[in-house]
Amino acid sequence: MSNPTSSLFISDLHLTPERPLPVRLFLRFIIEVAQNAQSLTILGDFFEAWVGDDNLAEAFNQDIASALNSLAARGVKVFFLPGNRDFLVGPTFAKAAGLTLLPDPTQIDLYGIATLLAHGDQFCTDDDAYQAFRRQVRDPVWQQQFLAQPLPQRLALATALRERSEHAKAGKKPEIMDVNADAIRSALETHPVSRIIHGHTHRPARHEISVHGKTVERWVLPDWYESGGYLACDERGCRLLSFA
Ligand SMILES: [Mn+2]
Repeated sequence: MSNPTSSLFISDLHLTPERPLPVRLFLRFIIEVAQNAQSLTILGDFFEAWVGDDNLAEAFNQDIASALNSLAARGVKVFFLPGNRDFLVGPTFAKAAGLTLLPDPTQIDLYGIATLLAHGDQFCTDDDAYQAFRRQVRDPVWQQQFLAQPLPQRLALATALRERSEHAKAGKKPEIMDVNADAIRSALETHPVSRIIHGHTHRPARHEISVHGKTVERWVLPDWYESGGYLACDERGCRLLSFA
């Protein structure tokens, strides 16, 4: 499905030159689907890693930025809410890609429905080790020190952090890496919305919860490891669709 009145949401593509399939899928998705939409919102972990906007000089990153910019040129609004892999995406990349950066979380009005957009990792509060890591890398001082290092060093550190994360994940129970129901409820106290859209857990689904007698739907976006997928919303509601 794609029509000029739908808003599309994607996340967790983990784009890297080392994994050509999601890259090819995404470039096709731009032409076959996203070009015909009203907007495309990326909810984080679009890149496998982003070590700073100065890495935009790399051809791969240039190509991805150009692909996104082709949407802007056709009048498709593009938004980017960073995830735990690409939280260092900044204004230089945003300009090159013709997109608007969004803070995490962001509340929007989506066809009259108050909707909360988030990457989703902030809801995984059962994973103490991960939350400690998250606090560290989201600390402005840590980020400043990281960005002050030469690019090759940052790339090496990003690889080391990814390897450490993969190793840690292998030893964790799956339920620990899913969202915590209380964290969702707590977010809904701050943002009393009727719909949440997020990624991060790679567990695409539509969940329903009842908060103060009100039904809230929670959409979880798919990853793009084996095939792609997206959420398409319009005035009739949202649908999870696959793209292969
Ligand atoms: Mn993530």
